[in-house]
Amino acid sequence: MSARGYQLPMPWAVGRLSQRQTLLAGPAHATYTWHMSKKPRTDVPRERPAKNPSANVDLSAVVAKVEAGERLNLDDGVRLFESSDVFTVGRLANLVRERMHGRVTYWNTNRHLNPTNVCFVGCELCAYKDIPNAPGTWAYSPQEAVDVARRDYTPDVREFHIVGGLHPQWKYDVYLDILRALKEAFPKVHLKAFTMVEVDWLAKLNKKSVEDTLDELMEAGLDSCPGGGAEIFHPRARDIIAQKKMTGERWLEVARICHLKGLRTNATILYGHVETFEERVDHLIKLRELQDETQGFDCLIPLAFHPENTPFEGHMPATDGFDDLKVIAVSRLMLDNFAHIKAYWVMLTQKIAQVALHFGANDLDGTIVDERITHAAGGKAGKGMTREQLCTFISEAGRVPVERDTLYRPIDPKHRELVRTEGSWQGPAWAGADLQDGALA
Ligand code: V47
Repeated sequence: MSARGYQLPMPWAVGRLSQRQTLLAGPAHATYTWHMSKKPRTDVPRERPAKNPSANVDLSAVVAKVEAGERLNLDDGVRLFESSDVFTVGRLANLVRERMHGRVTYWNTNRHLNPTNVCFVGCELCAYKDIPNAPGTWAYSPQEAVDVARRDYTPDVREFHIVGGLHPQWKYDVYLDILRALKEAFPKVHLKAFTMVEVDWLAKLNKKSVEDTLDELMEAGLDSCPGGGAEIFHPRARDIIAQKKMTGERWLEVARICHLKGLRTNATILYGHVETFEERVDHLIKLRELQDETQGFDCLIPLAFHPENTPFEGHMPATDGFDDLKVIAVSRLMLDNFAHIKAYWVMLTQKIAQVALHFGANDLDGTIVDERITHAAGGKAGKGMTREQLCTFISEAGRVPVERDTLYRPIDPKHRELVRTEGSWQGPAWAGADLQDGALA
């Protein structure tokens, strides 16, 4: 599509910029630097560490803890990753999943909307472009965002999942106007928009605190936030895959602020790049600690790294099914205070996502229709699934499909009783409350 994008007072002379130049368009206190292109650094490893899972890892103590409902620690998590006994790891995760949710498997009718794929941060992990107007880039005006949303809209759509790059030329108002325009055009659709990275950047653009900025975004239509941008918190690995991105501590701090504002958010872990088992478990424990404090996360989405069109291409293949299932399972086991683990079929492929429903996952995300982030990095799963395909896919795995809204309220009131009786998880705020918010009139 030929999107002209938002008009700005300052035209950019891309050709005249030096290789790496302080971002002039940002506010005075912005610390990001401008990258003309993602030149791979040569001083860092680009290879995935060998995993070498072993049959000799003794899991008996971990098994006893999980069966007794005890919390796992860092050593337990690492041990689970080190083991090649995928059956035991999967059985334990499934035990926890069925305790909480029985056979219930959530999905939703959503659409992904990426207002721009131009991003000045230049994270090594990402296949987004960093030069405005370069071939293959887009930058929608608020009206164009509405037009794109309308193109794939059907009356059963309940969520727009909105994530974009940090466009070097966009002012704060662009983001506000996109929310306002979408809310006005689709008042009943939940806007799950902007990762913690975007929220933090918007506060900088707005020259106000994250708290005040969130008030304005919520006023404009923001309903909750997706979980992207967390990547891997540990500074060693984060520095290799996302050197210029906000730190892990800051991501957690912004999530804490959202939660204190009453804004629900999701969380992610990006795996299958240069991270170690310890760094994965460290990430999960940091999320668990924040969740203990705020109870503000709905769901964890493990994201399988896709190296194509990134500096890691040629250094490592896409993740394998064994590791994909282990990450889902260990996430379920470590995150005893997270209600939901999502098998994001776009990144896992449908086949692995289906098996993941027996390895700890109880949610599949949704219909999506036009996924772009994973596909830019070589994703091979389809870009969308129909409602019927999702239900069949879940039923054929021996699970019970429950369509939900973003906040995990079942759409069909009959499913409320099912959720209550299938497992210990008794629902979010909807329990006992009117479902009118979740169900479209
Ligand atoms: O923030 C970027 C990741 C995220 C690559 O909250 C990559 O419900 C793999 O966060 N390989 C966006 N991953 C996706 C995301 C998400 C998806 C579905 C549901 C939800 C939710 C959130 O994708 C980015 C980044 O962490 N990403 N590049 C890549 N090459």
